Amino acid sequence: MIRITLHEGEQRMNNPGQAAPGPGPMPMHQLITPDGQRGADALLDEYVADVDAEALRGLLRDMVVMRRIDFESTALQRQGQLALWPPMLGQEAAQAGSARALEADDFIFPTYRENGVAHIRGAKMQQIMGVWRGTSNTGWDPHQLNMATPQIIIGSQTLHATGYGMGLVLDGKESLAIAYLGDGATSQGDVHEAMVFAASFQAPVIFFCQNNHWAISEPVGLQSSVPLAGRAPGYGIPGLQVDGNDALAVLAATRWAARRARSGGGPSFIEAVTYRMGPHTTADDPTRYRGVTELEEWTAKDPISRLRAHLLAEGVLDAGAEAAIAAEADAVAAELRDACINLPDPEPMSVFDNVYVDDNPVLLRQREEYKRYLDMFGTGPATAAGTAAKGSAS
Ligand SMILES: Cc1ncc(C[n+]2csc(CCOP(=O)(O)OP(=O)(O)O)c2C)c(N)n1
Repeated sequence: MIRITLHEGEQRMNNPGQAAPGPGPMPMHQLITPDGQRGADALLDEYVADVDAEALRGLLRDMVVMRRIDFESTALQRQGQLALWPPMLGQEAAQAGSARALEADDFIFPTYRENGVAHIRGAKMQQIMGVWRGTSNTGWDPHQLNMATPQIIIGSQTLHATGYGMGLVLDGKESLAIAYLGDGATSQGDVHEAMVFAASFQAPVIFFCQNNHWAISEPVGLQSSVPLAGRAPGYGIPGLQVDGNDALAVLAATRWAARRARSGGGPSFIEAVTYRMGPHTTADDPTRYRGVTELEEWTAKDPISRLRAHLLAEGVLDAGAEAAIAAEADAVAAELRDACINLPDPEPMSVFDNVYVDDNPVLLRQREEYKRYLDMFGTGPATAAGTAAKGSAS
């Protein structure tokens, strides 16, 4: 069933009376305060009415495991085992809360930073690490996980999500697409186009923006003089600002957007306000552009300490449960290290595989040039099995 026709979309665009109000002061939705107190939120409460102590412990587990993945990967990069790693330190609640709100048939379009989401989605450590070790161009089969591989080109995944969402409408499917993006990406033209098309065609898309306050060395204040969520109504998309270090609130906010998408309500924009506690990537040194007081301020809002404090205050987290979570995190880290170190080195010539379905003259020429270059080292035939199967220019 098609949810909306182009004609209706045109009508909505021509009727500013239906548009959402412009940006003003925005309420930041929160369910658990930084010191672990459960507050109330008129919009979000109903979306997490079913979340019991076990589900909350599950969110804690997700975040502790993510942090362990992060520490282990950063260590592996420092030991020369990974080429690069983009830490998610501090953003665990935004990733866990959003990922846990999704159904298996929803399609995720991530950036490079959503490695925690990939873990929750079921990606194997070997699939996650290959890209960062530089042994493979992509990680997993997107159709197996309903998750695209990491997108490095800032913002372009939002276009993919909108296109996918428009396809869902045409196919009469009830699922949705979610695009993860950073605060910096909101300045990118691709994101503008993605939001225009999503609004015009009422595509079931969640734009999930993690405002981690920095786009490498550029502060969010330079990207926008209004809250990022406040930009969305200008496109005819409701924008919601949520405390991105509050896993429960993020879960609720994403469920709110998911319900809108599945019921024909169209796109939503969520700004999860969080903080990148680590460097942009392991190639970055944040001490060159930001002060320590900022980090101290955000350490007090740490997403893991917050949920842990809440569970302890509620009396639903004992030493045994904490030990079990820690043991699970250790096991995941051991698996990660083992998977990473044992990733097979690819044949150099295989870099040309999967560029195009069919060969073309430019690719053939480059392949030949690279083959000649490798042959200079005299290490034997440089043609990989995959490349040989496709044929060679010689
Ligand atoms: C189109 C494009 N322009 C520039 C870059 C270089 N670049 C890589 S990450 C980054 C900053 C992105 O910041 P943000 O969107 O806030 O995401 P974050 O890294 O903070 O998660 C930039 C400019 C790129 N990868 N793609």
